[in-house]
Amino acid sequence: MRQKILEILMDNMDEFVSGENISHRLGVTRAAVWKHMELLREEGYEIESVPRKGYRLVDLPDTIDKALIGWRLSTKVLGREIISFDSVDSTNIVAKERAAKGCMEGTVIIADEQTGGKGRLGRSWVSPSKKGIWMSIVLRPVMTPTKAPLITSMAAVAVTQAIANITGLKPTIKWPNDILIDGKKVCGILTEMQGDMDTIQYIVVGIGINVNLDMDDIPDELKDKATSLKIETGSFICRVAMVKALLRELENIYLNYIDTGDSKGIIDYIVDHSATIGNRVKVIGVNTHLEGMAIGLSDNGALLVMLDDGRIEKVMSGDVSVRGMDGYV
Ligand code: BT5
Repeated sequence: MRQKILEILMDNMDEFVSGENISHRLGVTRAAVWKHMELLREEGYEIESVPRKGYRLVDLPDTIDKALIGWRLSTKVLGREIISFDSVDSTNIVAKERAAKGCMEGTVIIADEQTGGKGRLGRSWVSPSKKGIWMSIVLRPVMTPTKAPLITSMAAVAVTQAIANITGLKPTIKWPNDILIDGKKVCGILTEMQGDMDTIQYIVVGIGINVNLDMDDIPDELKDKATSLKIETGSFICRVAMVKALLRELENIYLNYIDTGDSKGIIDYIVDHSATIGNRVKVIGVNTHLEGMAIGLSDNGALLVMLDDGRIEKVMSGDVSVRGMDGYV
């Protein structure tokens, strides 16, 4: 009922809808409509009520709520199912459980807070309540598993574009999964895949964006390497608007790649916005430990590193330190 009333109000935003109209449409009493309006107000919806005119929705709260995110969302695939939580251990864990049970491609799991947010290789991701976007998207691309790193690249491009469009900031991409502003991390991406040698069963792309964190929300040990959009712009940023923009950008990039199989646009964008390419780097991976010049990306999104003896190595994953950053001199 709450959802239906909300939809009626949102579809008529800035206009009055009479209590009688709503009670008639939903088959409930006007007293019940009034009660739901009170509950919505308690959740932060600003609803004006005027005798003989009815109710008018004036402003929306910045709540991670599937009704708000789904409202007038223009995507076809991403977000056709949205599951939102106040608090969850990790949206990637929930997304993997849902994916294993066969949820639709494009399902979005999103939470106001994560109590066990995950980074790569067992590291943790700080995800305080109501301050950021902690979201995972289930994809089922028909492509070979060797191309899976491209999904991280697509997400990195989409996040960079969405941040630039909404805030005017100019983020850079640190291969493979960090988005930086002035050298500090504002977003991390965790892509997890289930499949075999030839086929991908599902990919979960987890995106964490520090939106409205204040300095106090960032643990001391991260203060010199992490930032948020609010810290950088000095203003509060609407998370719901950012999620919608991000889903739109990612869907465009993803569906275009699935249609054409052409990754050139993605790779070119990353190279143009890269904090890595053109710099000397140290890469530490599960089986790699190398140092050289980052000279570009392969069409699968692997980092091309020229070693000091002139050989070029293709790196699929790993932790990168860029000279001049990360304490690497
Ligand atoms: C990442 O790992 O950057 C991937 C982070 C992915 C988070 C999203 S949130 C939604 C979804 N659900 C999850 O459970 N995870 C995904 P990595 O490259 O390993 O970086 C982790 C390191 O970043 C940590 O060891 C810290 O040093 C630092 N870090 C942790 N929280 C941070 C934050 N909020 N902002 C900036 N840096 C952070």
